[in-house]
Amino acid sequence: MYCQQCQESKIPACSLGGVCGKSKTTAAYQDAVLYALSGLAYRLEAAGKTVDPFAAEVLFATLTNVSFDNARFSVYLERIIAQRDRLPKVAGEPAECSWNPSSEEDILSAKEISLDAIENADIRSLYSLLLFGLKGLAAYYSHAVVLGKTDDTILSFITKGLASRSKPLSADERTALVLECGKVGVTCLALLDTANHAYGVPEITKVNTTPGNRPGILVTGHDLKDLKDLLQATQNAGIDIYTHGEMLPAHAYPALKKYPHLKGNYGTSWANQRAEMAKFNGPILFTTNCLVPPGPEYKHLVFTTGAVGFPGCHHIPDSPNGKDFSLLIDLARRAAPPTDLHTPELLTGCAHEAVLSLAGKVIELINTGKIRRFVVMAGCDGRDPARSYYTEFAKALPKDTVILTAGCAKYRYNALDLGDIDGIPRVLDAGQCNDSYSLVVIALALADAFKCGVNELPISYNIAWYEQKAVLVLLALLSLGVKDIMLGPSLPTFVTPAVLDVLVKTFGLQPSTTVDADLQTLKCV
Ligand code: FS2
Ligand code: SF4
Repeated sequence: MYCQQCQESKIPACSLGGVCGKSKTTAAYQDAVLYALSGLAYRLEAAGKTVDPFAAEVLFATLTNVSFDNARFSVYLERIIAQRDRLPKVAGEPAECSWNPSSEEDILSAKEISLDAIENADIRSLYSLLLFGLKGLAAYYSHAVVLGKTDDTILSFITKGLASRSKPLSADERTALVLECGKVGVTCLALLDTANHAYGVPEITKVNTTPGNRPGILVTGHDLKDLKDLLQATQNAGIDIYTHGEMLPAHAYPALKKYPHLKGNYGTSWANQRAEMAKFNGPILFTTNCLVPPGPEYKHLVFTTGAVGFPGCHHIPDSPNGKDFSLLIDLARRAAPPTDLHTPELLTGCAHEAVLSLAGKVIELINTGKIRRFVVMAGCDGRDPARSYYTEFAKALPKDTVILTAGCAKYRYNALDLGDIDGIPRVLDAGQCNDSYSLVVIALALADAFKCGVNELPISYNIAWYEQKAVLVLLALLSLGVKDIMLGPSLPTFVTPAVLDVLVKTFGLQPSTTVDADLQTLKCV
């Protein structure tokens, strides 16, 4: 096993099992589907075709904390190989185009499917950066597809990227692919932004965090459609629906907040789920990442859907007639109400429309010096104790600064009550990591208003990463020309010194260090 894809990767890689709970066998299945997908993409590209949304779902399933289900990976693998083998052979095609394991032993013993089979460390690093970006791209694309939005140019790039695995490309050509991934990422995030408008324009919303006295279902992950369908299926059922983690921003959408039994948010980020979910008492639906292997106190209450899977947990499959939530609802009816975690009310829904509707006031506050700087603190939360840095950084920011955020990193500071500047909240939460595009729209609108480039604005970037959606968001920001992004709490282990050197010299990428030093570096004090 050789996995380096997330911020928790051991150095140089998780090898005996993942910090995330991924086993060697699951890691091998993930390597196998990725290797086979590259073979499929190679033949499709040669035939002038592209992968379909199924390939995006498979990539999504290999993201950190999505699927631990070897049986489903085995089904994926068979389907990829069957698809590939229906395509004509290509003269000189690489080995992934004909790899055909006949047993789990074959998969476990196949050295060539692992990324560390790519001998040149810098080429491996560049392909890893591309592949992890592609995973984020595929995840965001899958979210858009669920809501009926598609774009063949995204599938075309996923095909090109996957097909590049064994091609004799130079480091420069591979760097260009990585940057192209960021560019396509912007297109995809914009597509998802449009797709999410199926539920209306997000409104700035205060979210209740005190549970009621009825039993509840906890919904986590990012899939707004699953939440909407569940809200519809539980009307007048005597139960309440709560959000967890990345589902918090759902409360801002008019078509979701209209349901009175969308009761509130329960708990904080994915990283705290084992402690928080054990107290929820009712069933929990995981719609997408991030799933931590559940503890015995609540494993029997965990349901998965979409690409998410965990052995021994009930999976709700897609169905042409809509997903069947009846088991989940039956279990909820017999549950005790959630235990109060005594967390404060939270604010969300500060997406681009809501913030730009206040643009006149924001510009006036900038011109009068009442807002001196914005700090984009978007990205991920995680288990690493070093992430308390983000709480301390937020606390230490001067009162004339405003945090722009999206993603689950906000749970490090969204309960701090950092106040407001003449009515503008000092923490503007645009939504999920899926809504990172909102931050781009806000920055571009400010650049337009001040007639300057995006790097001349009073905006600094202190981004926290954990998994591969964050890799894609980072590449998207780089492709937009954003410079001097600070990244933490540690740099990716899959980036070699030579690749890092390119990122530093071209984009000014810098690692976070200490709160005091970084406040200076980011011109916050
Ligand atoms: Fe949290 Fe980071 Fe959203 Fe993940 S913002 S860990 O990418 O998908 O959540
Ligand atoms: Fe390790 Fe992260 Fe890979 Fe899990 S996803 S095995 S924690 S590098």
